[in-house]
Order: sequence, then structure tokens, then C-alpha cells
Amino acid sequence: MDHLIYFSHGGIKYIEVAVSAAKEQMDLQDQKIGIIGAGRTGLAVAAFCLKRQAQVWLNDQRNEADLPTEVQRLKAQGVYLCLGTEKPTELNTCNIIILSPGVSPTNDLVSSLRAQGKQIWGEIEFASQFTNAPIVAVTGTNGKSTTVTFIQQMLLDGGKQSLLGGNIGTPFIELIDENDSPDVFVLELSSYQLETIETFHPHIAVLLNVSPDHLSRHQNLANYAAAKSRIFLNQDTSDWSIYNTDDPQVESITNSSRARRLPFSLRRAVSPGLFRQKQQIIWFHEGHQETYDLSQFSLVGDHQIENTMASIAAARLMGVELHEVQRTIDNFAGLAHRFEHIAVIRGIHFVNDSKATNVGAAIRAVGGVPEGHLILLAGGEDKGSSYQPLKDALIQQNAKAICVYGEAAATLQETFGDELPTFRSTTLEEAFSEALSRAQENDWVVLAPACASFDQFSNFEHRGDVFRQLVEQQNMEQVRVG
Ligand code: UMA
Ligand code: ADP
Repeated sequence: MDHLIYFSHGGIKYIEVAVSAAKEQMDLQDQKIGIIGAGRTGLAVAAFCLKRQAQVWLNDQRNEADLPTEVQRLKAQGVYLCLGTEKPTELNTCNIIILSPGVSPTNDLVSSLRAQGKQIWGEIEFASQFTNAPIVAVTGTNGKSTTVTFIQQMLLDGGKQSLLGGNIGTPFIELIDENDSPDVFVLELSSYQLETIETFHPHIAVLLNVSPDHLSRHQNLANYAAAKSRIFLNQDTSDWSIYNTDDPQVESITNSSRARRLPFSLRRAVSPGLFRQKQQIIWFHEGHQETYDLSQFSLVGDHQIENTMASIAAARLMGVELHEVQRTIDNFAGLAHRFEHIAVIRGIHFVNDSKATNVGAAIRAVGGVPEGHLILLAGGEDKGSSYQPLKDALIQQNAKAICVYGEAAATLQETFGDELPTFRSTTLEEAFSEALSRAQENDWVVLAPACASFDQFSNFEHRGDVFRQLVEQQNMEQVRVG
């Protein structure tokens, strides 16, 4: 950063990042740019490059008929299509290649282009070349979307002009307008996106947690954690690394950061750092203390306190006033499909946690329910990690029933069946009926699948919506929650 403005509020000094000197931006005019992946990212990159008079080739493994209709509009505007994995020879003529996050940088096509000496860029790295605005970046296996949304809301409530994007849905490149820079970008970053960054430099980087996920892409936990650690790669002593000190993987990754380290903990009082004390969050910072009240906070679960601590630190370090942060905490409603308490019907609670697409998130859901009352719906597309830690959590919770379904059903039944009451179905609908037939007053029927949704649904939102419909179809007296 080129210069920083210091100001003081309530005894604690905060930094506000001033606009740094203009980066020398890449000139795309007449550049030959190849884009791999014609999903949300690829289409946004193509539109961005086209607007800057580049020649654009768009590659996808899918056939033209299967691609989004937006592709036809781009084609009409001059984007060339070169489809298939076998013979996209047109990419050989490009000097810059940009990868969508879902494209592995080590696949055969990318490897062959790299061997030809092409410049290979990930979309986040590429987009970051076109802006000087400060960036708050958040990664972790779970909690990213909730945390970036929370931070964004705090910034907006604090009067900061901020834009939200990345893995949460809007590609970073789509947020870039060289003529209108926001005060701050808030970016959710996946391991796929971080894997290909080289100079990307967030002023504030948040690492929430690391547990096994996406192992089919990264092969093992060490590679996955290494991809996550890149969020700190280019930070320096003027930056901040906010991290969960309770998570040993996170703690060891963050040791390598050159930025100022700001831990948060649920388990102990950290100083400097943030921690929970009864119904409050305390922040010790440079010899001073701030206190945040949680009595109006509506989200359920310890993990939401972790997300809140990270969000408070990020927003305050970006200059939002304490009382504005407190107001956001009091009003934040969270996101759909994340431990969403849908209804209580005849005393039975129904929770939609469809976004619990991995074992780590499902364990948090299990921990959010009264002991002895959990009926879990789990299953879907297997992601290659062990279900044993979930089994341990279910045993500890004395779970009443586990209703498994989908592609992973056999593996789940094999893991749980010897020690837990496990019932196997084919579809979510059948598993739901199974769950209902066992549920009694004060029980909690929780959809926390620990798996991806793609075997039976278009995405986790679709799966959560189907679950909600199943709940709503119950011909019972409903008492709405909240
Ligand atoms: N494709 C290829 N070759 C490949 C792989 C994919 O041609 O080797 C093509 C597919 O046929 C498809 C296109 O690439 O047409 C899809 O590209 P993509 O998978 O990168 O997806 P996008 O639509 O560009 O969305 C991506 C993120 N997707 C993934 O990382 C898989 C979105 O995160 C993100 O919201 C979006 O960019 C904007 O930044 C989604 C996701 O599931 C929600 N993320 C994973 C997660 O959260 O667990 C990491
Ligand atoms: P992400 O964007 O990382 O997938 P979300 O905020 O969408 O994160 O939440 C995904 C899942 O993880 C949900 O099941 C949610 O209840 C759970 N979750 C949210 N925050 C955390 C956290 N800090 N630790 C563990 N699980 C979490």
C-alpha cells in the first residue's frame, strides 16, 4: 500500500487504506486471449476482454448446444468458439490463457498450453491487474459466504462503497470498472481460485477453518491446505491476516504470513485478538478493549460466532464505526440453506442445512441440535473424504436416526450402520418419509447432507428448496419460526 491514514475511535487506532498509486494496467487491445470454461467466469472474462478490443477464443469441453445462451450473444459480438478437450488448436495461437476456477491448472489441455510457453492466468489474478482498490478476501472450508455477506453488510451500514463477489457467485472480473472504483472489494475465494493467484494482494485476508473438501481436485489435504494458504502469499507488514487460532491447520498456515496477525478464538481469551465471553465478543487490540453485544444476534451455532468475530475485525479495520458494526450484528439474518430453521410442526423442528456439502459443515450442524433428538438426512454425491469424524459426532450426540440417500448412501451406511440406527433410501423424498416416520415431539429433522448435491439436484439451493417443499407439504398444523 502506498499510504495509510490513521484515525482513532474509542481509544483504538484503525487504519484506513488510501488509494494507492495507479497500477500499470494490461493493455488488452488486439491481444489474442483464450478462455477455458464457458460458465459464469468464462463468460464474464470474455465480455471484459471483448470490451477492451481483444481477440477472444472461448473453449469449453461441452458442445455448443449445451452451453449457456449468453454464448450466442458473445459469438455475435465477435467471440470465437473452440470447443472440446481434444483439438482446441485455436488456443495454440493465443498468447494469454485464462482459466475458470473449475478448470484444473494441471489438466492435459492446460499442461500442454503451459509447455508451449503460454501465459496462464486464473481469473482472480487476471482481474486483480485492473484495480487498485483495497481487497478483503475470505477463505476457509466453511463459512465463507456467510462471512463475506456479513462483512459486506457491515461495510454498507458503515457507509463504505463496497462490492461483493468471487466464489459466492459474481466473478471478480464482473465487478471491475476502471472508471468507477469502490472503496473496497469483498471477495469470497475458493481453493480453486487461490490455486492460480501469483501477485493478488488482499489488504485483509481471513482464514476461517480448514477441513477435508475438494479432494478429487487437490488429491490430498496437504495440497488443499496449501491452496488455501496462498491467500496470505503477497501480504506484507501493512496488511492484516485474520484467522481462527482454534484450528490447528489454520494456525500452522497463518504462521507463514508476513502480515500483522489477528487471531480469534471460541476457546480462550486471546490478546491481541477476539474471543467470546458469555453473550459478548471482546476484542483486545493494541492495549485497548472493545465489546460487542450478542443478545440480539439471531444465528444459531458456535460457528456463527467465529464468522462474527472475523467479520467484526475485517469491518473495523476497514474503518467502520463500532456502533455501525453492532447494528449489523443485531440485524443480520444469515443466508438461506445454512442451518436454516424452517418450521416447527407438531413439536418437530425442521432445519435446512443443504449447504453443509462436506463433513466439517455437517459436524457443526450435528452439534447445533439437543442431544438425543437428532434425525439426520445425509447423502448425495460423494466428495472422497472420510465420514468417520461425522460418525464420531453422531455417536457423541446420541443421534436418534440417520436417513441416508443418493449416490453416497451405501458408503454412509457402511460407515455408520454398525453403531448408529441408519436407514437407507434412494431419494431425498424417501429419506424424508423415513425421517418423519421416526420423528416425535422435540426431535430435530436436519438436512445436512455432508455431500455435494449434483447426483439428484442442479445445486445445493435446488436440494434445499425441495426439502423446504417437503416440509411445507406436511398436512399438519404449522407454527412458523422467526
Ligand atoms: N469446464 C471445462 N473444462 C474443465 C472444467 C470445466 O471446459 O476442465 C467448463 C464446464 O463445461 C462449464 C464451465 O467450465 O461450462 C464451468 O466453469 P466453472 O466450473 O469454473 O464454473 P463457473 O460457472 O465459472 O463458476 C465459478 C465457480 N465454480 C467452481 O468453482 C466450480 C463458482 O463457484 C463461482 O460462483 C463462480 O465461478 C464465480 O466466481 C461455485 C462452486 O461450486 C458456486 N464453487 C466451489 C464450492 O463452493 O465448493 C469451489
Ligand atoms: P461456504 O461459502 O464456505 O460454503 P457458507 O457460509 O455457505 O460457507 O456455509 C456452508 C456450510 O457451513 C453451512 O452448512 C453452514 O451452516 C456451515 N458453516 C458456516 N460457517 C461455518 C464455520 N465457521 N465453520 C464450520 N461450518 C460453518
